[in-house]
Amino acid sequence: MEREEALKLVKVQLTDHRYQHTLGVMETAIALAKQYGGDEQKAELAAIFHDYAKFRPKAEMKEIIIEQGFPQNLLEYNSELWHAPVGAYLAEKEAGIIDPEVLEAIRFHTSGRPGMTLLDKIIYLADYIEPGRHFPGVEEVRNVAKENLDKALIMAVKNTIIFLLKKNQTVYPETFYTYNDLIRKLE
Ligand code: DGI
Ligand code: FE
Ligand code: FE
Ligand code: FE
Repeated sequence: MEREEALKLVKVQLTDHRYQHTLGVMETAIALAKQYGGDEQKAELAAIFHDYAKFRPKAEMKEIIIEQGFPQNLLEYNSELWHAPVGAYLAEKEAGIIDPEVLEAIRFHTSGRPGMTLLDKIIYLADYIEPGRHFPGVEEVRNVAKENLDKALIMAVKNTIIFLLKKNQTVYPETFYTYNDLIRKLE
């Protein structure tokens, strides 16, 4: 699918702010793919669709998670996690994206997963460091991303966990498994 067509499909699903974020993720993901030898076209497509389901009603997302047999423990955790697997599902069903690597990168863009592919990493990190993000610590992750993809990714996952802990929020187990897997592989 061409960029313009993909963007058109996504734009109508998102607020203007979220669409601008999506454009930032797209540019950042392409740049990371160039830098680290990833597939630029897949990075572009996964980035464009990564937040496709962000504004679906919770009830609709919940129904999809149940009907499609997605991990049912998602329902015990923050509903912010749901748009990732639901987005992968709807990108396929509604937009006809069939590339499994692209769909997996969308599916795991919020929690990560053990054994993340290069594309998974690019999308997770691009989502975190795109130019529209302004939270504390993001500049440091941007700098490390220029040198070492895995180190930057660990910082992003770690910051996300710390952010959740500070807000007294639960942490989805997959997020911890992602962190553990990345740390083990770094050694
Ligand atoms: O959709 P975005 O805002 O661009 O970013 P995202 O999909 O990476 O994260 C969405 C939200 O999900 C964010 O506010 C942090 C939250 N989140 C990420 N990992 C976890 C999580 N929430 C819980 N409860 N547990 C997690 O492991
Ligand atoms: Fe997201
Ligand atoms: Fe993210
Ligand atoms: Fe996002």
